[in-house]
Amino acid sequence: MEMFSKAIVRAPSENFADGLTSVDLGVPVFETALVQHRSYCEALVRCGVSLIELNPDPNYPDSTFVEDTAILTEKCAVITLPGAPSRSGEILSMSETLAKYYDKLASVEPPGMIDGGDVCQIDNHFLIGISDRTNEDGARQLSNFLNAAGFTSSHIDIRDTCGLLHLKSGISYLGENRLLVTNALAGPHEFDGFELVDVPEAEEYAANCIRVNDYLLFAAGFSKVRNKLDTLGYNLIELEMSEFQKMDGGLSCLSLRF
Ligand code: CIR
Repeated sequence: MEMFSKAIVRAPSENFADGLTSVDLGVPVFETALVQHRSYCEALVRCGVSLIELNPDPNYPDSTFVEDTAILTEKCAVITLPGAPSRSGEILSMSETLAKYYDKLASVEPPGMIDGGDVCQIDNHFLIGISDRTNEDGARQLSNFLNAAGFTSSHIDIRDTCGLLHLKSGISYLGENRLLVTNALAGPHEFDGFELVDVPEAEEYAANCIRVNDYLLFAAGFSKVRNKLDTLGYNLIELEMSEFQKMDGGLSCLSLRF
């Protein structure tokens, strides 16, 4: 599995609660979100990455979910075009930041749209979800960039997989040829050749976790999935994510690792 040395993060802004959400879990408490975000950053540092911390941006209440704005690999960087109109401007500051780390940035152009949350890297292969935020044109453009850099890719339509905002809301690559996947996603789709670790319906939110070097960052409060991962021998770092969950965000969305 790829080793990461850096991660881009952006703390939530005071108007974080004005962002988009499709869940009915109440209004997030800003101060608690900040504390949870700080713990998340500390966990990344513990994994051995150095942080690139962007300033909170109240012009974009969803901009703490930096993952949606770019796809970063060891060979190329692609600026996305987020599918929610209120988020499309988030790519400007991300492009400026990434220009410091990559010689060349590719960009998805209209009518393509794509959110990084729909892109799951599995070693040298990228699984791209077609969702309400990512259309076929955006997925095709991203595939072209990735293929030119030597990666393979495939597309998976999740629009009928009820309840998933993004592909990675329902699946995570754990390394070692293992996928953590919800029943709702694994049911209609084949993941041949992988060992599947299934996520029970009541713990769906736990399907979004991130492997960072020797650790697995994992949302606290989901004991069935936690026990499975523990038994498989992962070094788990459990993180409170309640305030981000209220805004439809998972662990992966809060950073761009590279
Ligand atoms: C949104 O709806 O765009 C944000 N409230 C949540 C984005 C979560 N991002 C992700 O899963 N990659």
